[in-house]
Amino acid sequence: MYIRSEVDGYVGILTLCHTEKRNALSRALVGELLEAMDAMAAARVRVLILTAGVGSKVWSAGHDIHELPLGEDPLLYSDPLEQLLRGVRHFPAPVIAMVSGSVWGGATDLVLSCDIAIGDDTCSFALTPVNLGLPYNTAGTLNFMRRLPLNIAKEMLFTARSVSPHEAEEWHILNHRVDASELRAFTLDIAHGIASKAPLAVAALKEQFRMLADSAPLQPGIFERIQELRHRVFKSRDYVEGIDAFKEKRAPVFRGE
Ligand code: KFV
Repeated sequence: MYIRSEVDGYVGILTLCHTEKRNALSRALVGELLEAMDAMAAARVRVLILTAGVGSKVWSAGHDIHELPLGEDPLLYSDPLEQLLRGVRHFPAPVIAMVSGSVWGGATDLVLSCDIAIGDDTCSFALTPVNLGLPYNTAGTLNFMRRLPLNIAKEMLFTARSVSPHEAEEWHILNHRVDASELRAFTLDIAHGIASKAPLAVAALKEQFRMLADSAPLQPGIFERIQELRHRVFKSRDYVEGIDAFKEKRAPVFRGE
């Protein structure tokens, strides 16, 4: 069991608890999480909190690197991470990311896809595809552009550096940064505040934000060009090297080919 589920009044709390694998977003973990989210939606919670628990060292290590396919598109529409990101965006009530510990790659996309993010002084965020030689997909790149100032998104993606809690607050990755001892109570307070408001109005607002943010049409030519750029990357030797290096627990040597 990778997910712990609890309900506090109208607030649902889902806790990632596969600490052994640092909550990597494997097919199995994501499958459980999506089922738990469906159960929360059926129970008509008015706010959902996504957490790895206060004091977790790693909130999530991101996409399960062992499940990234080689030589083909690693982030297809049906990929578990993509399913999870859509599940959060379409969840019929606000989703709050409550973050202790480090957040990596696709898990940072997950936090940025939540409606509100609250972290403590141990949290950090990295966007890491360039560590693996992996081409990020169009949906994710657009999400970063909508959610972050362009220069911040570019710095995070070009450097893959872990952003400190202070920077995360300054850069609006977080709505609030609080002391670890207050994280749960602070987050629950916001969640219960939202849950006391008219749920149909809140849900309609969330859906309006999502649809309006997604409403800019993408010209087919642009999409095809992006796919061609990404194809060159996932067919490269560097992508194989990035994945091999992770598995062999060493630094990658990239050759640009
Ligand atoms: N996928 C699969 N297994 C992972 C994993 C991941 N992302 N991260 C950690 N593990 C496994 C790791 O292989 C090891 O298994 C166990 O979790 C503990 O990891 O069978 P093993 O060898 O016991 P350690 O020993 O590395 O833990 P620790 O020293 O505490 O370091 C934690 C952390 C998170 C700093 C380190 O595991 C790490 O750097 N993980 C990779 C983080 C990362 O680059 N994530 C991005 C994944 S790619 C992604 O999300 C996307 C979409 N993207 O574009 O980049």
